[in-house]
Amino acid sequence: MRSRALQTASRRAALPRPSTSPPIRLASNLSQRPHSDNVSFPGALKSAFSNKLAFQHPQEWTALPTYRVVDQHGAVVDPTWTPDIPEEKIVKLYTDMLYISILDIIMFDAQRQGRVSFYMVSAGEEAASVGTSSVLEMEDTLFCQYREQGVFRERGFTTKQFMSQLFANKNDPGKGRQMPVHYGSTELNIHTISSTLGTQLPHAAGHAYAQKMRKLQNPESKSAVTAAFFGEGAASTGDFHAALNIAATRSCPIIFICRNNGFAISTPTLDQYRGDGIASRGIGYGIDTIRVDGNDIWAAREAVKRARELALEDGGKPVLIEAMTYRVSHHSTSDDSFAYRARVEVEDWKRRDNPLTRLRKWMEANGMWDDVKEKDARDVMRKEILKGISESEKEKRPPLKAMFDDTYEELTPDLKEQMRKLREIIEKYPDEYDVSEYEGGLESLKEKK
Ligand SMILES: Cc1ncc(C[n+]2csc(CCOP(=O)(O)OP(=O)(O)O)c2C)c(N)n1
Ligand SMILES: [Mg+2]
Repeated sequence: MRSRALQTASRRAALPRPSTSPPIRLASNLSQRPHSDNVSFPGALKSAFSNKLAFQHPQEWTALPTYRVVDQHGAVVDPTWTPDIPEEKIVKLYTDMLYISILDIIMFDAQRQGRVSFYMVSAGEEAASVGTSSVLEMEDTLFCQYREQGVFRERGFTTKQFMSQLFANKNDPGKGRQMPVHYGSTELNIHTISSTLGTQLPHAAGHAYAQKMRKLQNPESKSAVTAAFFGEGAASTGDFHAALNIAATRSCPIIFICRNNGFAISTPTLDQYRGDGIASRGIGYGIDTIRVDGNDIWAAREAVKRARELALEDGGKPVLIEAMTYRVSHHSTSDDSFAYRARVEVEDWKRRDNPLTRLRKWMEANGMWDDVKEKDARDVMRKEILKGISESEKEKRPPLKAMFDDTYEELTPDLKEQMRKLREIIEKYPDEYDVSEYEGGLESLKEKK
């Protein structure tokens, strides 16, 4: 009689097995042919032999071009282009950009008034977030840095959701355990933001690999990609390089979207790198790459639309988009950028090239927008945001118990002990610790039997 293990093994062998691994490329398949013009071994497949001793000097190469559809005056420069969405959707894109620009101004002031501890605005970079997000599907999983509030808004994040996170009240999905602007949304398929630069990138590459595997196992499932947003400063982390290389070698369906805004806090790009931006790195890793004018929402949309198709080709492959979009704002509420850049430089950008003005000019030229609509939209949004602030400020904070939750499915003995000690201290010094503003007060720290 055959052993049980043997029976199971043979049954498994009889089942049709999904092919989850890419075809194996044996190094021995590639051999140097006699009299060949090219060196042929894995890693440099089309390299022609040369008898000229010549180093490549990057400065002799032409910089990669920057794709744009509409110029800074709102005039169309790509004669083959026509808008791919109806008027109401165009207005929605514009009002999403407008919304975050108003939210940013109000929240920056709210921080100055001491109502929130920290905030980051995305002024000048609204098209790069709203535009790219607008051509991704809800099934696509997103990993953001911290300046992509436009992505959240475009996908449907509400004023109440922004405010609950910023004010860390009981409706905050992060239960008050994150600093302001670390949004996340399960329904919108966006992972929670981490300020530790670059960490989202290997996570995103791994996620895209899982999507690829899932699709191989279930070919009927809907195709989806991963999109990973980051600043050019984050591209100096080791994680960036690890993510690009693993995504390239494992052919993962991922779109890397870099906002090159000219600064990593106070470090201008000139001091960050000497190569041709971040786009040249994509090519170095064997990744399909494009540089776009990030202040042109139409260019951002066209690039991501095509990138999404490419990312799904042949079972998956990575794509890199570098969106050039100057950071008009200070880095955060903790920064004064006029300590390291001239005020006039910022004023010039604001006047000469603003993504909102660009789309607005194009919409006005096409009879979709005017001063009255602009004023009405601004008034409505301003009121909605101010109402959101006052409502959120009144809400209770998350229960104190939340600080112990979610790391383990059940509280460990250590955590239970810490929770008990915390309760004891609060009970001992009631004048020092007012817990009435926390949902459930001290009750939440009592262990349920
Ligand atoms: C690993 C790590 N190193 C340094 C920092 C400090 N830091 C926070 S934001 C930032 C600049 C990032 O610049 P960039 O990626 O270009 O994004 P931007 O702020 O320009 O949108 C730095 C250095 C950090 N948060 N994490
Ligand atoms: Mg930057």
